This record gives sequence, C-alpha cells and structure tokens, in this order.
Amino acid sequence: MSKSSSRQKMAYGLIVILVLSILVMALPKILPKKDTPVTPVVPAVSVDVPAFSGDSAFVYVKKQVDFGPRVPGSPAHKSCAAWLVASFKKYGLTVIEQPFKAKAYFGTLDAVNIIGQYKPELPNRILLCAHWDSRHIADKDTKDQDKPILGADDGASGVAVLLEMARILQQNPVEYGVDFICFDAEDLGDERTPSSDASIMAQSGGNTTETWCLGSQYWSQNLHKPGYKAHFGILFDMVGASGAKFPREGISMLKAPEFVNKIWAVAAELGFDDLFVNTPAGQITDDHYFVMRGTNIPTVDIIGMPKSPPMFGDHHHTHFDNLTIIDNDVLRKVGQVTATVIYRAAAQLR
Ligand code: 1BN
Ligand code: ZN
Repeated sequence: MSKSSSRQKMAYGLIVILVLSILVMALPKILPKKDTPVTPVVPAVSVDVPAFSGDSAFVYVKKQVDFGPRVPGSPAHKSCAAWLVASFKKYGLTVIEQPFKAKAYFGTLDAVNIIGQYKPELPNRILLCAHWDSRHIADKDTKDQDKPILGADDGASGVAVLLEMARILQQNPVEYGVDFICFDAEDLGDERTPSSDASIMAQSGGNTTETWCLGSQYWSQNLHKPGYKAHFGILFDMVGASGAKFPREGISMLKAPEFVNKIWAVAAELGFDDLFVNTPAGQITDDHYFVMRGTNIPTVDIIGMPKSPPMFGDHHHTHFDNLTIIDNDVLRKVGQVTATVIYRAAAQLR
C-alpha cells in the first residue's frame, strides 16, 4: 500500500469517528428523555380563543381617566359608576350595584361595588375582579401630594381588561359563568401612620393593611349571592403600564399555587414570559386576600411589579400614573392570557 493511500484511509477513519461522536453527543438532545413528559404542563385543549384587543382595552382606560380621579364620593366617581353599569349592561351582563359606606382613615365616603354577571344561571363560574376607584392622594409624588391621582394603571387598567373580556364573551359565547367584580375603595389606605380613629383601629385589629381594600372587605362579608362560589378568581391590578412585569405574588402562591402555575404556563406558551416572569414576589394584601378570606375561592393577583427585587413602578401613587404610561400591548397580553384560560376552562367542561 502506498504512503498516500494509507494516509487517505486514516483521514476517512478520523472523519467517520468524528461524525459518530457528534451523533452520540447530539442524540440525547434529539430523542425525548425517558422521564420528560411529552404532554405540556397545561394540556392545550383544542379550542378557538378569540382575540383580545389591546386597542379596545386602551379606549376603556381612557374613558375612565377622562372622568378625572375616581375618588369615592366625588362627582367623577358617580359618573364613572353610571358608565360602568351601562357598559356591563350593553355587553349583556346582569348587573348588581352594592352600595356601602367606606370608613376610610380620614372619614366615611359613599362607595359602591359593581358586579356584572355573565350567564348568572350557570353553576360553573370564574371570578374576574379589579378595583375601579383611584387614590385620593399622590403620597409618593414630590409635587401635589394632597391631590388625587388619575390611576390610569392603578385602577383603570384592570377594569379595562374586565370590560374587554365582557365584550368578547358577548361576541363569542361560552357555557361557563363569569362574574366581573369592580371593587370600590381599594386605594384609600394609609401608608404611613396608623389611623387616629380608635374605632377603625379596633375594627382592623390595629392592622393598617385593613385600611385598604374596603370594597372587597365589604363584599366578602356581604356576598352578592349568599354562598357565592367560583372555581377560581383572578384579580387585575396595575396591568397596563409600559415595561410592566408580573412576578408570582406571594399570597397567590401560598393560597392558589395551582392557578398561578396554570396562568403563568399559558403566558409562557403564548410567548409572554418576558411579562409573566417566574420571579417570586412578596405578599401584597390586595383585594384577592379579602376575597379568599371571605370565600376560600382561590384567587390570583396579576399585579404589576416592574422593579427588581419585585416592587411597584415609579408611577405608583404619583401623578405620573396617567394615560401616557399605558401600553396597549401589555393590556393585550394580559387579556389574551386570561381569555385563553377562560375558553380552555369552558372547553374542558364540554
Ligand atoms: C395596590 C395598588 N394596592 C394599592 N394600590 C394594594 C396595596 C395594599 C398595596 C397594601 C400595598 C399595601
Ligand atoms: Zn394604589
């Protein structure tokens, strides 16, 4: 054998060994692992999910903000309540208004929870909620701290998601009940000092967190239907700001982990895991806490906490919480995840 042909044979041999070793290394990646489930975590039930319009939701935010700050007892609050009731009725919902006296740390105000029921006759139900009032002060601002805020994100964004969901349910009916609850007087709480009113301190057991979420506290003790139940609930709070992030809120993780996992898995499947991040966040004593305390309905708080470690955005409780902070695409993604969860839940009953 000549020297050159034996070199050629060696070279071929080396190439064959190289190709074989690449194949052996790549094989585990090509073939599914024995212990990896082939089915996704959330079985993707084959169902058509209608498109949730971020542009339509934005119009609902604008409409609310155009009334001015929706502080309980104010004329803007009254006008906005009438518009919310009319809007829910327009989308075919059966509406209950639940008036109550909100005992804030600085006085008592007229407040009203607004409940829109989609197919109230059906036993299988989902609860979707948000607060519709806006904060009476801008206590985190450097200017005009004593003036009320517009609450485009903190208030109006969550309600906008509810309204758009009601609209698409009317256009694409499902055999599943949905209750839309707009809680009032969520944002009258006292961040800094305990109440000087002894009766309020006594009522809250000295815990100032109970100066917040007065509407959900009232509703949980005075359910719009005795014994009201839903399979699960979702609370939307600050779901429209540009740059939003939704970490896994602590009370939701503690009390409704199965539903947090479902919602965040759907978000990941839709490619929105940049928004629905897997980071854990601290416990926020938001309306969902009082919903669960009164009803045991597992309820998840989708709440905007864009900073790291998870914290509210710079616009929180300032005058920067206006229409310019709202991003239609954030509203759209939150709404599309919610629509997917609802339409799949309904399909699973079929
Ligand atoms: C969320 C947005 N909240 C108020 N505005 C609820 C809240 C309650 C946040 C207590 C922090 C503490
Ligand atoms: Zn707030």
